[in-house]
Amino acid sequence: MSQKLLVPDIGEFEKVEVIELLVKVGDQINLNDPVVTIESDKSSVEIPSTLSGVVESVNIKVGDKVSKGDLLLNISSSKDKNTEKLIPKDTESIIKQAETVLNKNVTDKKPAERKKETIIQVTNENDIDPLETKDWLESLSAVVQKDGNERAHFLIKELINKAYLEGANIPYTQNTPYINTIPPEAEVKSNGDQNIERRIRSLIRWNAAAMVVRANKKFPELGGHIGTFASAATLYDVGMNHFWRAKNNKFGGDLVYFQGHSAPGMYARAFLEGRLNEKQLDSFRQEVKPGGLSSYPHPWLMPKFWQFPTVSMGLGPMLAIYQARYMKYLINRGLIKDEGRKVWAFLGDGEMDEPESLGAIGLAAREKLDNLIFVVNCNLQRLDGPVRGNGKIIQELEGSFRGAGWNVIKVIWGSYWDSLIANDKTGHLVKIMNETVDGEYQAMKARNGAYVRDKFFGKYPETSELVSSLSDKDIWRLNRGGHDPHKVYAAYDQASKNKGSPTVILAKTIKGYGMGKTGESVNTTHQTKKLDVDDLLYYRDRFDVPLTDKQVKNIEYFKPEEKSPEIKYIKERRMDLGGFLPERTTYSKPIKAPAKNIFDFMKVSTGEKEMSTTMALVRMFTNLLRDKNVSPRLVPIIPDEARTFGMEGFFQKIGIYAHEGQKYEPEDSDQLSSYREDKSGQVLEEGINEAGAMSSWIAAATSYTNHDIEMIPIYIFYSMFGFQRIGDLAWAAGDSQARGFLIGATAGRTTLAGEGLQHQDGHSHLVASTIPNCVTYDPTFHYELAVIFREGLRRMHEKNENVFYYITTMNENYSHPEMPKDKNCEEGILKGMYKISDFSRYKKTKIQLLGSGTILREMMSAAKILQDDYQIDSEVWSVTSFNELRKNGMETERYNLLNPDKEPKVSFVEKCLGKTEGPIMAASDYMRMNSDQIRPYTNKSFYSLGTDGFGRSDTRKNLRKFFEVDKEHLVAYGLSVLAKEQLIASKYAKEAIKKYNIDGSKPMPTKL
Ligand SMILES: Cc1ncc(C[n+]2csc(CCOP(=O)(O)OP(=O)(O)O)c2C)c(N)n1
Ligand SMILES: [Mg+2]
Repeated sequence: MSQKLLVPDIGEFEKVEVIELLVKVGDQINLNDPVVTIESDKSSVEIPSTLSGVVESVNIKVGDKVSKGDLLLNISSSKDKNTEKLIPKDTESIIKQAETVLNKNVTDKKPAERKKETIIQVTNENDIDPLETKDWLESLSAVVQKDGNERAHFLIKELINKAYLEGANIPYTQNTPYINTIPPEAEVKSNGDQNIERRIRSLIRWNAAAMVVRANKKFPELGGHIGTFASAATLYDVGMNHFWRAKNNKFGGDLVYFQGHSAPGMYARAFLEGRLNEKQLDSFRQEVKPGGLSSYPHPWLMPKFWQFPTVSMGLGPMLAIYQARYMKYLINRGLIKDEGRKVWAFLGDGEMDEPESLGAIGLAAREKLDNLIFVVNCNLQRLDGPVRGNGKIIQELEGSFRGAGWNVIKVIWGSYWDSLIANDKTGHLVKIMNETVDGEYQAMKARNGAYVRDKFFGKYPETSELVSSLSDKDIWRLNRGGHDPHKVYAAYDQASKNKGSPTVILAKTIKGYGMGKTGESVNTTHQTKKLDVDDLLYYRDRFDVPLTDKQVKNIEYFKPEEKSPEIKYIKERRMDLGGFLPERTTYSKPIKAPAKNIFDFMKVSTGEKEMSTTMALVRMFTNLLRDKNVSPRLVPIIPDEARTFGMEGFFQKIGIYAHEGQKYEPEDSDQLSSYREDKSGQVLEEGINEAGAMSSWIAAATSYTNHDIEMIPIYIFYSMFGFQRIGDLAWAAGDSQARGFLIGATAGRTTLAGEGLQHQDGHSHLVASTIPNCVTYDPTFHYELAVIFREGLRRMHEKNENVFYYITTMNENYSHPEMPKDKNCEEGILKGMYKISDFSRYKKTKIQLLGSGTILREMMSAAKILQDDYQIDSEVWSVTSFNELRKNGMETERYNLLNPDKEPKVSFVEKCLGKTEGPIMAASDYMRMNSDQIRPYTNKSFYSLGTDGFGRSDTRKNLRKFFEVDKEHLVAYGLSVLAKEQLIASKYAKEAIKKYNIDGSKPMPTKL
């Protein structure tokens, strides 16, 4: 049966141009196969077939303008559009997988085991009827025992709802009492050998402290930290011995984000494991010579060891969240197996003050990231002093995380407290625990048992009585949860098994644990990097490190024999868990290259047709999506700007990733670019969240090492909200050896007209240039973009070079010429400049004109005016990257200075310009510093123009006039430059300034 395929609803657009025909008569097409590409003045989109069958006739041709309802094809169809869509194979397996997870997810309804009498009745002065309170509490206990926690929780929720409906709008607190979340009877016990683990931990503690002290003894300027790892040693050791599985040929590996300045602890363990030697420990923080150990986790400096740069506080939490989300994305897209891998992140309690640390916790809960575990080491101190002297950081964080929907496990008290808490029949102990602020908790640990008896237990007669049979020493031994391996094990066990939400473990510890008077729980702990002999002897004794006094004085490392039980144990534990951690390896295969000429369609002229480089990029993207090897590896990342960049066509075509699929029919469901969310969707639509989008990009850009699959992330953003906004993440991307594309769209201070000061970017290239492995380009024409992008794919994803690309695209529509035939053009585009036109009619006076971005077009117009009106010849150069030219210039100059006796090398700038005639004038839509970068690498006179100053809203024409980069200013400045160089008389310049109404007394735009 013959059927008609019509133009579907394309939203507000009418008479949209057909730019590609993707089928011909006789072709067999299937449902959803793209048949034509249409393009408005802003975006291009493919129209998919709603029928399957053989094409009988094609009723349109390239160049036609079509609107909704126009006939595209006649198809002799086998199935009509109502035919139910078949579920693709991998979607089917994803659904199956999800169903199994859901089944497993059914909460354990078993009634809670009967507890010993442990109702914690927190006494409360405001209680007007304690007997009634007791009745209610007993009823609740009965429910817990008979029907379990879930039922009890349900009833409480119903009571709260009822109270709300009755008008009692009193907020329900997100906090629980200041005790452990897991009661002792519910603790899962470790089957590890606790004695041996303690011995190992003590050695790690010692060696970690020794390496810092030794380094600083040698070179006091090196710095380092002892107190942080001292507080976190147990938290790390339990994970290392029992939970964190390494990557190997059978398993993808858990991903652990180690707290940056606890790095010495990781090195000390690696030393016992035989992965690092004494010499290496002795080169801690001396990284210039190869083999030194980096101060903090830096994959760039230790690429076989560290996976994640975490030391800039707040980045770790965000990166870990987006890493966990990305892992689910890869699973849901069928690109990796679901092996139950986890992402663990170790964070400081002070670090949680960073807005970034808590900024993405909502997403983690919303996306049900039960593969994510945060461990916050709550040692109550940061660098200067208490994190919350007047409050309680654990309670505050509990409220924030519970409010966001996380599973919160508090590990506050160690096992020595269990019996005290169990005997706290009146609830006064918990009352003191609740009332005591962190400043007091810290002060107590800086003192002694007698002080704790007096200041803490002494608050109420009931609590004094509770500890009356304990000596001061016993009281001093009452430990904190984070130093108790049993409590930590139980928490990790529960966190690993939690389903449906991310978990945060809030572990209370002591900063500088074991460091004695000078280092334990005192405000200066953070910066202690030297320990005197007494402190060292104390530390040795505190942890029973088998070193003689002399060895202690020499600050010797201690490593037991290879055959000792400790070394055997430590290795066995890691072998059981699949290998060592941290370790950075890469087994991904390069992506099969797309055809070398995949973007050649962009090397021809667009003729009359005007388009922006952003549109050209979308066209390239569409083409890549047709390549079956490349397409699945693309990760488009957009922070709520798809429509700004004309990319809404991708919503339907490849779907927006949504872990729960789409639970609603979108309002625009009839339209071609309808908003489509899908469990296996490809686009990461991050909302208005540049930091999150960048974190996603980093996860995808390091997929080759963390997931052993090469991906091509392309993050497109308003260029002003890129490097400027997330500069620190971009720096971390460099450290992480990210590979992928960052696209700064709507770029250029005067090209993005109308938006204004906070939108108009005139410096992102300069910020990008600060990152050594970031390759940047500011192309003008579509063929330049094509050459640059193709080369980026080759370098990063075929040759696996550890660089990343920053390319700016613009939203100004203009026609694009054909790529020059010159065989060196491509090389020039990639190296940063090539000659685009030569005006040589008069052969008298010449000037070299350099332009980039759309200012190149102003320069080309200026060149023509200079020739036509002033008989000045010129050569016009398209500068695709001042940054790349500068890199080459620096290298060349350095070589020449270091090799004075050798034939000097010539920089690329000099190769291009050295033998040319006349001075150089360069301009871009960025600050003058952009073009100034190449000034030292040519011997010729050089003048820079640019857009220094705050942007503002206006038309492009007015903005370019204001910043003096429009063609008229360029002509006037060009003549002035020639006058200054005494190549023409100054009157020509003066006349031009007058002719173009240029006000010579106008202040510099930076002052306006
Ligand atoms: C973004 C950023 N700002 C400041 C620092 C400097 N700094 C390093 S550690 C530290 C204190 C950390 O306190 P906390 O997070 O509580 O960790 P702890 O050492 O107590 O475990 C500071 C301010 C940093 N590394 N990163
Ligand atoms: Mg801290």
